[in-house]
Amino acid sequence: VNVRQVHRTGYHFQPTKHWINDPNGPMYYNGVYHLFYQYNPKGAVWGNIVWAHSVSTDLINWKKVEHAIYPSKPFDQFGCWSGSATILPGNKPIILYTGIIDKNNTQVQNYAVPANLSDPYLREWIKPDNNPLIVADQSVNKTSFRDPTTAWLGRDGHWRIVMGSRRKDRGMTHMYRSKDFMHWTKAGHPLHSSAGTGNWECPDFYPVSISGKNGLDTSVMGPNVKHVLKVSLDVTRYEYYTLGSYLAQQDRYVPDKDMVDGWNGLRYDYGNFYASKSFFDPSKNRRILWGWANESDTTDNDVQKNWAGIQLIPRTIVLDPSGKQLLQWPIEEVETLRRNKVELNNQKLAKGEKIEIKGITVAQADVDVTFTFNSLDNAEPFDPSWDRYDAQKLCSQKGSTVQGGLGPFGLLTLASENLEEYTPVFFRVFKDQNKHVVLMCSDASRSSLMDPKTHMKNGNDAYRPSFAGFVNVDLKDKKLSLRSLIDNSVVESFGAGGKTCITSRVYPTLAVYGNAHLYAFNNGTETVNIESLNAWTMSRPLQMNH
Ligand code: DQQ
Repeated sequence: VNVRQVHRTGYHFQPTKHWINDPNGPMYYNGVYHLFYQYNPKGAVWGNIVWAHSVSTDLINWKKVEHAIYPSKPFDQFGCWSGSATILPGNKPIILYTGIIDKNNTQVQNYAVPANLSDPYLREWIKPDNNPLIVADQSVNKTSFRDPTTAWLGRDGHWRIVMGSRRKDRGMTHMYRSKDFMHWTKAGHPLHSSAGTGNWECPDFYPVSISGKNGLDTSVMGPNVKHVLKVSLDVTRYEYYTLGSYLAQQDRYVPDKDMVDGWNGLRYDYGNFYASKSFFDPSKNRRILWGWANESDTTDNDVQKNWAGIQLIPRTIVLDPSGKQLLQWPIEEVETLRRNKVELNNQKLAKGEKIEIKGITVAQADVDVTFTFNSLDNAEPFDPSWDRYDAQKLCSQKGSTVQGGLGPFGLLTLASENLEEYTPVFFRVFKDQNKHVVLMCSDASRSSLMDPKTHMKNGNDAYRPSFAGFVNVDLKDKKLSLRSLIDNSVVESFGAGGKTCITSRVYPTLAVYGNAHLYAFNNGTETVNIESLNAWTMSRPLQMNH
């Protein structure tokens, strides 16, 4: 085995080599899914950014085609940064992206269109001469003015887009309107802004249905929808969203009353997940979310293995029935990769017990488990002095081995034979005044024997955080479910049907390929029951960007 390649993923999207970051302009057009992404054609670190392009008919098998957009004109010669696709009336796709025009990082918004609409893969893109379409005026910070969204059409027949930006420390989304998609005028106010949150990158703004599970086209408005505004916070490198109302009259987005803007708000993912973008898939009436996971290994290792960054498994997004958060779930197509099913049913786990799940290739697996318990009485009290917004701190103090009352219980993924290495994904339940608080962790702190001191990332220790989030779940039925997609150096976990999601990148040295083990465990005094556990080896897609 080439030691540099043991951490390559088997079924996640990644090109054969070099650096990737943000997913760009995802769309479905005439039977084909398109994924563009930020790519460095020259190496495994960020730089020389172009839009690489891959196509698929099933979101699983991907064919790499020519780079769609790359620096070539004065309006993008220092970089082709993130952006989005919109399908215009008459079934005509158009891309908006950010061009870097000078060494000072000045940002403008450009467009590109397919050279030949009858090419099923839309291989060639043209950047017409009337670019750039939008240049920052005096009121805009021109080095923080990027990542145009998919456009939506207002009732007045005018298109709208927003770009991520800031004014000093106030994060905001500047809004522009256009009748013909070519001439854009800045709105007098941002769609939304929030003090003290710093720069907003990669905004995403879209409706979700209040009444059903179907996804909606980006322009849908009205009484049956809520809107989602997601931003990537430059400062924390996490993605936050609020649910709210799009007031069409005032052309403003207003978060619901109990929503929090900024870093105490809801996150798409409490781990390594950034610069995501969603799109509406009309072939299955769903909204799909693509997110990027950076490496957490050292830059030296990235350069040695000659690749960095993966796209995570696309997720469908729906509104939770509570109306207070979103639910995310891996697209159903990923289930076509499942092989060799193993299952466990009604298996008790007393305090300190663990059961090995055998019969699958754990390094590349899909595991779906439902735990039940008889009582909540043993849940430990939630100490009022704990920071309610800092789940990660709580997880790092009360890891998987610290005995609790109800939990910690869950999975030990990517475990070496003698547990020198493991990445636990687990729950721990606390009792608060009149409700329960459920903590979910994905703890990378014991994931690798590589010495974090000698494997420095950008001068710091290798990054092995105890990622965690709270799960807003009603425990009346005394059940908690967990699904983890494991793929060599990534563990993507979905708690309680996708209420809380956490992605970790990990770099085991022993728990690789056939030497990785998987356990279900319980370190709480309350016995938990594995009501059902289904696990599969995940096969490689036949085609992945070769
Ligand atoms: N990555 C792009 C920017 C965006 C950032 C540059 C987010 O357009 O703001 O590669 O990761």
